[in-house]
Amino acid sequence: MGHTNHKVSFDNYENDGGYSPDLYEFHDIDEGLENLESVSGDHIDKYHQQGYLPVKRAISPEELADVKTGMMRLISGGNPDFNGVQFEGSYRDRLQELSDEERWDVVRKLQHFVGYDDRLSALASHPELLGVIERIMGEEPALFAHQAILKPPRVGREKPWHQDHAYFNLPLGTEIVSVWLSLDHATPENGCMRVIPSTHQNGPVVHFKRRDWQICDKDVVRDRVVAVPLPPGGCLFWSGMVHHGTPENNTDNRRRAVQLHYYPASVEKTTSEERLAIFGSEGKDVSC
Ligand SMILES: O=C(O)CCC(=O)C(=O)O
Repeated sequence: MGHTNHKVSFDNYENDGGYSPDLYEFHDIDEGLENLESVSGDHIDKYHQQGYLPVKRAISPEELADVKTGMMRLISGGNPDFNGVQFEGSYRDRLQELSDEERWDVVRKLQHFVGYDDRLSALASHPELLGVIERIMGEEPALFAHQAILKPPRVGREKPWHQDHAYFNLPLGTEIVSVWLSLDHATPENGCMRVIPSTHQNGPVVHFKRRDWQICDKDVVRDRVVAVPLPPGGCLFWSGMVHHGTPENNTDNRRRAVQLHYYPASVEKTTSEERLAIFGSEGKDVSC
């Protein structure tokens, strides 16, 4: 096995009853465009109306293989400086017994990986992906945050409904554009992305610390949920204000994905206090 002793963490989440089975029920499926070359001006307009844009083939099979190799290197401790692997809590005592291949299925997420593996850094500056983001933003994008949520078979848990902006210290009105890159077949069953079209136009929603930092379940507009299944190498572009989330993975299939979040390079960051004054519930007459 030969794993080095890089510093890792474990998910501490304790399930206290979970969520209602209909929270991620969808009313439509968006299969997306064929490839990045087919993104037209009309599609960019549609992105601005709906707050998201899926593309079935965004990176090549070779680039996809590189991303997976880079991630495995970090998961197995190939770069001892990287401390961003978070394993599923239930594997705390069994990690050392697992092979590299088995480790794929017990990682909850990788945090802040760009800069620790050349293949992953190359993904974050992929010219065609950045080209679409720049067309959406209307200016040069800069990387703000990056992680990979792997949602392993049977144990991959929910990412509750949220707006990404509620996590990012950036001024309200910043055009945050994210890319969700699928490493497997992401399906409605194994936890593909759900979005609620056009919710980015309704402004910030108060978030609560419940199963995560999230929109209250009762505030989710359930009758407009769209599922976005994607093949390996497909991607979803989405707005930092659009409501989105993913259910748990109760299947035997992997649902690994990488998330890269960009903001306009000219924008100055704000503080957590300023962010929470908008997205937090403190001082507001709201409950969840
Ligand atoms: O990959 C997932 O399951 C959720 C990712 C997500 O919602 C995000 O990055 O904002």
